[in-house]
Amino acid sequence: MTAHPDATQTVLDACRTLAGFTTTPGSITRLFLTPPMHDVHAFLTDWAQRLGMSTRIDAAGNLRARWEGTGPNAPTLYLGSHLDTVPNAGAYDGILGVVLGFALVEALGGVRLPFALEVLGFSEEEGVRYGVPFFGSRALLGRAGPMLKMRDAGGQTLQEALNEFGLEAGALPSAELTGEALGYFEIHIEQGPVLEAAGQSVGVVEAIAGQNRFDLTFTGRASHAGTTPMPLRRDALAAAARFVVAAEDLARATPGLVATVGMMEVKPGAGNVIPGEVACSLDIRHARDEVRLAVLPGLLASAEGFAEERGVTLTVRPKMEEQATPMHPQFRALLHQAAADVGLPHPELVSGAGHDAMVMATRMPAAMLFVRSPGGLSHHPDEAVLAGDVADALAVGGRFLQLLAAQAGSTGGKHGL
Ligand code: HGY
Ligand code: MN
Ligand code: MN
Repeated sequence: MTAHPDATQTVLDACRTLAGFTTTPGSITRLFLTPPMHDVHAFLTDWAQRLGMSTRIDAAGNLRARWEGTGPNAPTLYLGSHLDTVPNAGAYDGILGVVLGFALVEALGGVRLPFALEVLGFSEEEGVRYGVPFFGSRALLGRAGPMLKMRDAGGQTLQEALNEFGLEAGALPSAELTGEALGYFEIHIEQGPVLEAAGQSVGVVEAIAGQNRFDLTFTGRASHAGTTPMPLRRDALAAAARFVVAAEDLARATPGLVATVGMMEVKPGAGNVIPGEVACSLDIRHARDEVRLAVLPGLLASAEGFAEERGVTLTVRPKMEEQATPMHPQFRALLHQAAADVGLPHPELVSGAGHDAMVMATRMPAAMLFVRSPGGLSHHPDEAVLAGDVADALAVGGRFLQLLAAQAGSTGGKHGL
């Protein structure tokens, strides 16, 4: 299979068009089940139908597009990534992997493989709207039900949001995977500095770091900034600020650990009022679970201490935990082989970012190919890709499918792994 010479341009053009589907004209913000998601679905459904694929939007809002295999009972290789973005995002996080999925089908030129290809555009991976990521991929595994009752900042439940979007929350089980899965393959921007520092265009993901996300609420007492003596204050922001610095200090002192307080809401939020309440997040990650789990209790205990010494109370709500997830050894080996076959270096690296592949890997062999992030930048409007690197990703992805097909063909289409 050879990607059409201007397949790279088709991919880049599609990403630019899709970047225009946003709730914030002039920047890219496309949260889970917001109106621009309808435009994304329409654009990709049209492309899929022009390729002769069957398409549907499942009950979780995932876009599903299938290119059947040679036999009626052929297993399915799932390709794809997520359609949602963070606020003020770049144009490639997630969506590039979905677009490349379609480009790889297009590059087949109508040829059927010994397995079906199903391109997945996950409806929700970032966890921005409901604070918990991976709703779309969890729905495929029948694990999204508990999230239906979660409420967004406006108080709308996920269930209500699905119905308002025109879906049927009650039909969520119909989104679950059926039939035999060969595996899951996701191409994604690296979102970090490693490939650029190595001067490489693509890399094979060894594992995805484990992570915890929490919501914390520091509750003190609002009072007059001018008349309240320091010893009588219960300053929620002073406690929270100590916590932010403690998280940074811990991560700086622990090799491979990252800790981030990315969201903070201060109430009542007036310059002459001592903050009575602060709600903030904590995102903490490490490639090795034992390191992350060893330092977490101490960090949360320090947050308790900063609160207590100021007469502030602290509530900690765990939002999610994902174990560090190794990618499938045979799929990794095939990806390395595919890169070598197309003449590319193929470094291996750990992903600090979470991905739907973490969820899919709990059910089937999963692999990821990273594409260089110029400047190591992501979750930022200047997020970029280089055209040559996209061409390399297409070449490796195409060769990966060929190697899988050869293997599946030799094992009668069963798990050749
Ligand atoms: O936050 C992450 O790890 C990814 O961008 N969802
Ligand atoms: Mn992201
Ligand atoms: Mn992503």
